[in-house]
Amino acid sequence: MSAATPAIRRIAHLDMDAFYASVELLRYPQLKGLPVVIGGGRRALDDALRAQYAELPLHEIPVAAFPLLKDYTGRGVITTATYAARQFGVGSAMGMMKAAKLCPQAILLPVDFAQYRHYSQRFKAIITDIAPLMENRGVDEVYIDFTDVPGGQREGGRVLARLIQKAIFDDTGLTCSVGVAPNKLLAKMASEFNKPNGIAIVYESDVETMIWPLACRKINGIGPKADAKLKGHGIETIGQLAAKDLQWLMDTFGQRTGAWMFDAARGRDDRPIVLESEPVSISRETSFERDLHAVRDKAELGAIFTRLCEQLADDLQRKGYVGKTVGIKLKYEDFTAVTRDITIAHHIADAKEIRRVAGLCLKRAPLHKRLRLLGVRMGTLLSAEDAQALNFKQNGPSGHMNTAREAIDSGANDPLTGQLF
Ligand code: DCP
Ligand code: MG
Repeated sequence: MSAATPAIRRIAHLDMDAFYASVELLRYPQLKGLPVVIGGGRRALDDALRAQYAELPLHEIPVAAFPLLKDYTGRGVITTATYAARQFGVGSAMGMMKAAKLCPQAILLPVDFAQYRHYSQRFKAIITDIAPLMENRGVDEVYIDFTDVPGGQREGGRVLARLIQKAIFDDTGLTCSVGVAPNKLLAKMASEFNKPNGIAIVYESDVETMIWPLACRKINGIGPKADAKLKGHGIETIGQLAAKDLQWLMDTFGQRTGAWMFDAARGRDDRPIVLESEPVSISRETSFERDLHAVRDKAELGAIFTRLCEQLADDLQRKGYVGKTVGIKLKYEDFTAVTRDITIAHHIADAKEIRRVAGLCLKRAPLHKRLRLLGVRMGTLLSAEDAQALNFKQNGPSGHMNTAREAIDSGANDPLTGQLF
């Protein structure tokens, strides 16, 4: 491509192959090539297996010792299956007892979401090192804007896709599949074309040959209901959908959906890549039904305060953050407001620790007027994973974050709010 040629929009969709199962195979490589399904929580027999072979590294646990799908009873569903298991017709969302009929000999492993999240963050970090414009779509898939990345235009994006696949594999041992196309809609379809460990390139001019023969359901956004309705009108493929005129689609599916289907069938989609902005702080607040006084309504206020801290801790843990600046916000009966915050030495996300630091903040705020609102905030955020790495580096493997508690315990008891806050 000469320098004068303007770059054409190239969007990639990258989706990890059999993601949960592939992550499990990293610790149990002896199961490679075998039918393995992932589903349900950790059971007593999973713990027993680990205990029985506690002396051995995980990769030396004999294959014959693993639990089998045929012995499972319960209502759990499969989250994913290795490609070897998929050959028997088992896959995501299938009940495990039903799957056992199709593939009784499959090995059954429990879901370990923390582990999948760890690898999710890792493969995404590798991608953004190479191609910074990335949109997170969930634990195992992302969109990436290839347009202006070096190599992103070569062979329609194939060269960059290959580079990213290799970088992810070299770092994690995991494989993924990539589709590169003029937009998100087509890229998402393309990433499935050559799964696993595949790449597919789609140009605008390929829509007729590559996209039109596919079932309408392959369009991300056409769910089972819309699909049934389309079938009711004799429309099975995207090509048949493309043959319908705009007015008919709008009359049948409503103006918005009809117009969207009209474009989608032609492979048109101009949605931008949405970059995630890291939150600066995470907070929870609540207004009271009636104004509360710090002394006279101490118990009620204390309970609300504790609840807010628990909700904040939940939010932090769910989003994968820790923080070291705890702040409070108070709004008084006369609508004036104050904030107070304290920064401690280490990052925390635990409700009790947040509650203690927030309690210290509260002691620094005027409490003679009645309150109409209370809020708790966590700032100076760090991803939980980075914090763990930092703590490990600073304190070694058994390093513990004591400082918050020590700082708090040394605080003198205030006669007004002492016991409660
Ligand atoms: N998942 C789930 N429940 C489902 C579907 C998926 O819990 N009904 C989880 C398990 C998958 C992960 O999400 O490993 C990613 O979903 P995918 O649809 O991308 O499936 P896989 O990555 O497992 O397989 P593929 O190679 O087809 O992408
Ligand atoms: Mg996947």
